Order: sequence, then C-alpha cells, then structure tokens
Amino acid sequence: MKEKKSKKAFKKRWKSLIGEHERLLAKRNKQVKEGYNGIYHRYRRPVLTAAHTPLHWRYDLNYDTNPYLMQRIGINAAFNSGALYVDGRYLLAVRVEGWDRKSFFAIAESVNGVDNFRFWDRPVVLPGTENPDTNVYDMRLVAHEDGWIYGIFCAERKDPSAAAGDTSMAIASGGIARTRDLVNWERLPDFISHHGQQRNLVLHPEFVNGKYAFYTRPQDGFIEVGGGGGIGWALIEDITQAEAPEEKIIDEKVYHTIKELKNGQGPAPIKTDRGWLHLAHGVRNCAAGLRYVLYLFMTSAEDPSRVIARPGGYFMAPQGKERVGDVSNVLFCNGWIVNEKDEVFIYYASSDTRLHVATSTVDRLVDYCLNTPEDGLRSAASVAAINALIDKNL
Ligand code: BGC
Ligand code: BMA
Repeated sequence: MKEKKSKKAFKKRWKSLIGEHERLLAKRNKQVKEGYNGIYHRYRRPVLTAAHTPLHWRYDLNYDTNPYLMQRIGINAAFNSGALYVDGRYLLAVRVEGWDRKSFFAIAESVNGVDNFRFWDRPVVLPGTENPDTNVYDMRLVAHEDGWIYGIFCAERKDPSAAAGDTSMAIASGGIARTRDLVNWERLPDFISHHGQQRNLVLHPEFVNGKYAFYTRPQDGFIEVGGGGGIGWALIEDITQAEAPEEKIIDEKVYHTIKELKNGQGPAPIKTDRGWLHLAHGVRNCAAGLRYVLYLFMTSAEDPSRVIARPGGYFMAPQGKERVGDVSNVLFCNGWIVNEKDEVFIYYASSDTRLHVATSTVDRLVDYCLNTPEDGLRSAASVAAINALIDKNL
C-alpha cells in the first residue's frame, strides 16, 4: 500500500509543529530557589537546546518537494556559546551541532538574558582560511577597544601527519574572525603558536602595553596537553598576523585538583574595581572519562597576567540532568554578560548538549574570589580550612 499524501495532513502537521515550537520558545525560565549557595542562581530550564533552532533550518516547507513534511536536516545540540551585551540585548554565538557532527555558529537573542532566546534567521557564514577547517567550535565574543567585535574559536583540521587509516588524529588551532554586526564576518589568519596546538584561545578586551593580549592554552597533542598546558598569556603586535613568539603560563594545571589534566580560560575576563574576574574550566581524568568543571580566579587590574586570587575547588560542577548528554559529566562556559546593573549572566553548557544560564552579581563573584580559601593541595589543609571557619563560628 502506498502512503497517501495530502495537503490537508501537511497543513495540520505544520500547525502542530509550529505550535509546539512557539510554545517552547515562549516558556518562561525561573530561578531555582532550593539549595541556593548565595553565590549564583541556577535556572529551571536550559536557555537553548537543539529543539530551539528554527524549523526552517530543518524542514523543507514546500508541499511539492516534502509532502510528508519530514525533517531534512537535523540539529543534535546547542551548547558552548560566546556572549555579548549590545544595547540591552543579550546575544549569544551558539555552538550548534548537526546530526552530521559538524559544529557551526548561530546568533540567538533575548531581551532579559534568561528566557525567550530566539535564533536569527540564518546561521553565521564564516569565511575560511587558505587551509580549510573541518570543524569550528567554542566561539568567544569580545568587543575589543579597537572597535571590532572579535570571534575567537577553535578551528579543527585532520592531522596531515596521521598514519593511513588513522581517522581521528586532528590539529586544533585558534581561529580569529571579526565583525561589526555579527552578520558579516572577516576571517583573519589563524593564531600561530610555537607551543603546539591551541584550543581555548581568548582575546583580552583591552590593549596591554599597546598590544593585543591573548589567553592561550598550548597543548602537545589534540586531547592531552602533555608537558606544558595551563592558561597561557601572549602579547601580539598585529592581530591580522597573530603570532605568539612566547607564551607565559599564568595558571597551571596541578596534581590532585579539579584541573589536574588540563584547564582553559572560558570567556574574556570581566573588569571590576578589584581586578579582572576570570572564569575557566578545569578537567580531571577518572574511570568515567574526563570531568569538566568551572572555576573562577582574578588577575590584577594593572597586569591581567598576574593572578591575585585563586579560590579553591570548583565554582560550578555538573548537577542532576546536567550530568548526562553526548559527552557526559561536562560543564563548559565560553560566554558571560554583565549588564548595566552589574548583574552577571553566566552561559554554561552541560555535557556538550544544551545551554543554561546562572546569574549572580559582580560584587558577589569578587567576594567569592577574595574570600573562598585557596586549595591547600592536601586533605590535611582542607580540614585545617574547615576548622579555621569553625573556630570563627563557634
Ligand atoms: C570536539 C570538541 C572537543 C575536542 C576534544 C573535538 O573534535 O568537537 O568538542 O572538545 O574534540 O575532545
Ligand atoms: C573540549 C571543549 C569543548 C567541549 C569539551 C567536552 O575540549 O573545547 O568543546 O565542551 O571538550 O567535550
């Protein structure tokens, strides 16, 4: 028997699809009150998922060419997003991943930063370099004092030195693009590092000694950072030919901490009157695979490469439903926003699947950085820190 096609069924299905989609986009988000730690609020719903992407990216809406109104292109995940606040609009450069495993960037926008995010009509068309990349992801959006908005991201290519049959060896490098409107992008040459591969490259928003400043993350291999690693710092003369002769490690990975295997700068730091506020991710290895958590630190206002506060342990770790996804046990953040009320919106993704928001204020995050005990690196030191607090309290 042949399945019947009917315009009526097509229209009915479209009505139900669009209704379902609009209901999802219109959902309000609420703070989670239970278990509030005084530092930040989580929210009940993710701000973006694959289901939030426009239907016209996924369905052919023409009855003649798609009479069953079937999905033609699939979106798998919407996660690690850059963020920028422009004229009261909360803008995200979302890492969208298709059923085909390719990631690309798409801008989504909301007026309150916690719900009703809507994607713009088209994903970002990112120009290539002479050596085309296979996959691009994790864009940091930075409004630099030179007047451009930069998108700094990871550009990944197959390793040309991979042995025949090795289809997984890859090279990660720092991609650089710039724009005025988030629609038209100019691609600059990739960042040249003399210390291996680069993932988690981040541009500092201000000139430092008249130069562009980058947080880097040199690594020996594609996954393992190897002998080096840590969050590095490099000054660059010309961003249109970004090359770092030197990278100074400012925040290294440390044995038996949340950043034992690797770490990387998240979004560009926030300027406060006590120094620069940083958000980063720390990774450790365990029997279940890599565990990614988020941590904060601060650097000096005069010298953003000098760490002045290292609150110990993680700031946020995967919780509840956040724990499970395509790459489980991962929180990753490459975007945050401060609004005119000094409220901070932290856009973090869980398990490479969906994007969430957590909110706090600049004052609370600075207080957290300056008053959370440092990691004493030994169980005995952790007990001593708890006892010091108990002595104060009892
Ligand atoms: C994935 C990234 C991941 C990286 C290292 C890439 O191929 O797209 O999400 O961070 O591999 O595992
Ligand atoms: C990385 C990142 C992210 C990702 C994480 C976990 O190295 O660059 O894209 O969220 O791994 O898979």
